[in-house]
Amino acid sequence: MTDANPDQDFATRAIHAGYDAMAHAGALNPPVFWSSTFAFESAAQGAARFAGTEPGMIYTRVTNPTVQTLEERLAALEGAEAGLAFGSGMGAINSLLWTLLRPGDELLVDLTLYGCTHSLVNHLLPEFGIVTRSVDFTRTEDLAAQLSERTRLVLFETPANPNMRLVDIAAVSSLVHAGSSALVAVDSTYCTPYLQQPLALGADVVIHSLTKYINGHGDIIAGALLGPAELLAQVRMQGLKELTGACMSPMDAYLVLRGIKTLALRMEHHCRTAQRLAEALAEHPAVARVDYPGLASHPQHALCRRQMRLPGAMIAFELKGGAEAGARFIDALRLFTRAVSLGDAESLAQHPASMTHSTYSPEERERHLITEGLVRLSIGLESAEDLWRDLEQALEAALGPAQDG
Ligand code: 3LM
Repeated sequence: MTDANPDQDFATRAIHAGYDAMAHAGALNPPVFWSSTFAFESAAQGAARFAGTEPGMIYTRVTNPTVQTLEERLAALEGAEAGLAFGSGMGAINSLLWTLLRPGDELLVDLTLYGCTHSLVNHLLPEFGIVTRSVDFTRTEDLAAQLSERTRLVLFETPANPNMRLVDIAAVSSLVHAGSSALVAVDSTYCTPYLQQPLALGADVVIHSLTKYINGHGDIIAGALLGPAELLAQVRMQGLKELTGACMSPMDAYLVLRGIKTLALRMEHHCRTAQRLAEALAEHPAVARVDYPGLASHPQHALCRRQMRLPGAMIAFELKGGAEAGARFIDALRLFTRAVSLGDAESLAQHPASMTHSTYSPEERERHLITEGLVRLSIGLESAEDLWRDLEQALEAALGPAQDG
């Protein structure tokens, strides 16, 4: 993976970018600006800020100095011209989509998306006259066939939540840009900018749920968009300010800035442990299949090596006993926490078909490649040995009564 901003290494930018301590009494950490509104020197200054002809604060739904520091830090990490922070990942996605799409516009999405994104684009936006086409983005010829002059936005996740399918960001971006005027948006939540830099590969906008690895401590909900300044200014003044109001609290911005300082270290550790556990799971007799792009058996292992610094720390797998064995496995876990979400210090386990992806109907799950027996693990920061001991005893339990006596 190439780094979009070679001036300083990633770990350095994660600690320093966007903040000058000497401009804030030498405080190493940014102040939290607890203010919903900001004073103008004059009527003319207020008018100029609203007109966008003069920079400066207006109101915390639009921007706030602590939130701005986070936006600048995220932009520096993602190699983006600008950043825009939100009160959730879904707030970021909605603000982008409602700003760009109008009735009659077409939205092209990959088959597999996080459950709430799926519901938004495939169930709800069509009620407002937006045409969503869901295509297998790993088959670029299918994608090319669906592009038209009405296509406004092309949206996908890579790796996809929950089944770990990868989409070739460079291939899709060049195909879309050659054949249409559509924008390419990549939800890179599973990766963070440490593992993958979609803008350097040709995408136009990056989406993150900051709730996950980027904050990394499971204590807040937040989101962000990274991309061209002009587009994000439009999303700020329409999507965020008027359509969703999904603004970020300055305290949450502070917490994310604190979490980001250790992002590089945490991602290295998450990924190292996940690789070891994925390899061990793949060897276990109770396991039918492991979906982890760091395994040579993953159909897109070569793409993972090309596109990602490391294969991430999300593992999906299927037990030989299917959904029932999966439920026994989840119930038997002692160290892994039974919970949705991902990217926390704590390792988490959940069942996508009945939890994060329950917004898909059973028929949709089949069409969109989310199997009933799939178990999803978010590998945390505990010791790999302790985590494997827990997985091993839960796998034994999952083998169930057939193995008794
Ligand atoms: C989850 N995912 O457990 P927030 N994009 C991706 C995501 O995985 C998510 C979002 C956006 C999960 C949340 S399920 C009730 C819990 C790829 C969230 C949305 O709005 O910050 O949660 O991000 O898979």
